[in-house]
Amino acid sequence: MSFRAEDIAKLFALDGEPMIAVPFGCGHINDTYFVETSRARKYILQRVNSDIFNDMDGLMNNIILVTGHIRQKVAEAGGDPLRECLTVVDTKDGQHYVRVDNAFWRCYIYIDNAITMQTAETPELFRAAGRAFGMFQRQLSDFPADKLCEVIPNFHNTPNRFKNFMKAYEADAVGLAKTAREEILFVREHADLCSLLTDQLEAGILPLRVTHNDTKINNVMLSREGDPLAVVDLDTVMPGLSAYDFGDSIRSGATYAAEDEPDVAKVKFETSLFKMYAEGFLGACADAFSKEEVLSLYTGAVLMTFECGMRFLTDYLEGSTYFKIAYPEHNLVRCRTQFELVRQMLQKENELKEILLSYC
Ligand code: GN1
Ligand code: MG
Repeated sequence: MSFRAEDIAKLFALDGEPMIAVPFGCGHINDTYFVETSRARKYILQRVNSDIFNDMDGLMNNIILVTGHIRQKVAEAGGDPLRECLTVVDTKDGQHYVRVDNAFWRCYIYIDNAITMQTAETPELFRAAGRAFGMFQRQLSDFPADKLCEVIPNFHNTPNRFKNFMKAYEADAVGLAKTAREEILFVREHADLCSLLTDQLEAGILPLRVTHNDTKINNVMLSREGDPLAVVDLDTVMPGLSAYDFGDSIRSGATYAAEDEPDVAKVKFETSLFKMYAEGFLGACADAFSKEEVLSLYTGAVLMTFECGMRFLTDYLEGSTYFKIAYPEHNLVRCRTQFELVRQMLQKENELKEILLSYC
């Protein structure tokens, strides 16, 4: 039996009676609703994808700890914790989420009067997004990482993602490998990129930090004036590398093309946007970074884009069961834009590293 989002909203301790709950946002994983009540405050209600997030207690515990830490930092700096940090709203019986049949639902206070972007609308807004994620990194720099559970094990373990890709390709369960020959070849030809970050982590060259791990540009909220407000979509916050956070933003934001732009000729990597994001991100958090870590941000940009493309392709070859799709080839189209960006970033290696080196 399925429940209306309005009915689920009634289970949470909202200010006022929920009136409407409408689908909201463009996430590929969870179902999100915008809730208005009889009073002024608005809410975000989410049905969490339990096939992907199966430890809901661990996940919500991470979010409560991390938002608690950030809230304190915002308050200390004289900011407004309700606008500069996500706030979890408990259920009427004091739980952080509710299970209805096989679905998990949770609720946040909606941050009103804010901007979110699907792609960088202007270089200045992209710099503000960089600043938001850089500040997030900084706010969590003294958070004890061992308190967080690994919500999705091996999330940015690119060699492991490659293994999963090879399994999907070899099994060819839905017979689609023949429709993705060029893309499969691209992954195989670039397989040696996969271990660049994990090798540096294992060698102790890069430090493990608390990272967001899904720093897609639509996961940041800016004020109407274009200043950083809050980072959202905290489901994947866990120990990771700064290169993951920098890299995934570059993947999704250093181009004016959509992630699913069907015409690859329109996909152009914008060095000027990379530069702006670096300025925002590194300006907010680089003082603790070694030269190796600053340079690893370039590797992160290449690898997060390659990895994401490989994940789209793997999902396509497995019958598109992970990412939400609007049409059958959607994941194939998405992987093409990612690989095009990888190609261009590899060509611009020296230029991009040069930009980063100015922060060392
Ligand atoms: C998913 O949930 P959303 O849409 O912010 C995915 C990310 C991918 C992204 C690609 C938990 O993010 O890892 O980079 O799609 N999240 C998860 O657009 O797998
Ligand atoms: Mg999201």
